[in-house]
This record gives sequence, structure tokens and C-alpha cells, in this order.
Amino acid sequence: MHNLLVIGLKVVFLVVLGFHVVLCRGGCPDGFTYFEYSCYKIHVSPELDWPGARDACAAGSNGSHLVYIHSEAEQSFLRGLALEASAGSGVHLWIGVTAAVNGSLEWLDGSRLTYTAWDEDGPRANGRDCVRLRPDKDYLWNDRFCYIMYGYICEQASSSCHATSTDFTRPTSVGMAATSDEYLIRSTMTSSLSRCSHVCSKNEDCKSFNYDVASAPGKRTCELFSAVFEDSEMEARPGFAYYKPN
Ligand SMILES: [Ca+2]
Repeated sequence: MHNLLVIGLKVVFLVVLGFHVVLCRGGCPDGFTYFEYSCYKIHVSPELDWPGARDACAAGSNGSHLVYIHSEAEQSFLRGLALEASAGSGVHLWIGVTAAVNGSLEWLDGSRLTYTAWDEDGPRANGRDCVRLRPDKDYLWNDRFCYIMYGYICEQASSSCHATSTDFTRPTSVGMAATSDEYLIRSTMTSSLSRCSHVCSKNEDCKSFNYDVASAPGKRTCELFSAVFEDSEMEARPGFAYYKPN
């Protein structure tokens, strides 16, 4: 009976361990959903005006912001997440697009809209300085007055569970097209390419790194790897450049 208890505890321990590893994959906090190196959370309530939603997201960790949508894949992922989160109730959701001083719409970080998914109306402007995903139009984009109260989507960079330097030598596998000897070991926000390169050079386990060249300066993701990826695999990552230190 005693032995059975010990075996039982070992099984529980292994299950907990396995669960932990699954949680680490993608490196998203509880309540967030991982997709292509970002973590997303939809807030259905309380509904907020656009500035309120912006501030609520910015209060989060790891460079959290109102969501930026840069591809058809990301738009499609968010549509699915919105359908799940609103469970058919059809909540409108603010995203991180607003009008600049000159009136043109841009991302919250000042970058241009390189990808858009407007509904058939938009953008209409005329004081509609903020942008929502509208459930009645398949979560396509629609510009709205910023004072209207809607739900919202926050996004932040995913990070490895082993993000501290003491844990640096413990690789965390990520769900990209990786073979068993290819690991993401750390993902962090960084200010520049040289900073990312410096961080890699200071860690003997860092064999190569990815640097996000699409985001605004100061909000770029630096991903360090413990093993070398093939260039062809890195090219599958839009907006990132792959580097191998000398
Ligand atoms: Ca994004």
C-alpha cells in the first residue's frame, strides 16, 4: 500500500512536471493565448473607451499594448480568439490603431499600417480616430469614435519561462519548425541590434539570435538561441532577421 502511494506520488509529480513544460512553451502568462511569438488576451468586460483600453493594456507586463495586427494569419487567429472569448455575444474590440496628429491612421507605436483588414465601409475618418474589430462583419476593421465603450485585445511579446540569466543554460523548446537540438532559450525586449548582439555574446550558450526588424525601435524582440537554426527556417519568420555572431 505504501509503495503504491509512492508510485502514485511519482506519477502526480511527473504529470505536474509535464504540465509545467507545456505551460512554458510560448512563454505566455495565465489567461493569455500564444500565437507566433506573442501572447494575446481579449477583455470582453468591462468595456472601455479607446484611451482607457490603451492604458489598461499598457499597465501589463513585458511591453503589453493594444494589439497590433501585422498579417492575415494574425487577423485570422484573432478572429478565432474573439469568437471563443465572446461566445457568440459579439463584443466589439478595440485594436491599437489611432489617428496621428496629421489625421492619418497608424499603430500606437507610430508605425505605418502595412497590413489592414477594413470592412467595406472603411476607413471613413471624419473624427473616427480609433479602430475596432466588429463582430457583425466577421471581425474586420472599422474606424470609430474613440469615446465609445468596447472590449479590447492586449498583446505582449512571449518570453521563455527561463528568462533569467541563471536559467539561461536550460533550453526551452518552442513550437516552431524546430528539430530536437534547436532551442529558443531567451526572448526579451531590446533597444537595438547591437544590444541584442551584446546580450548574446555575453552568454556562452547563445549560438545565434533573431532580431525583430519590423517593430518600432525600443520595442523590438531579441530572441537568443542555444543552437543554430538553418537560415531557411528563419526566413519563414516575417519581420525578423537572423544573426550568427562571429
Ligand atoms: Ca501583433
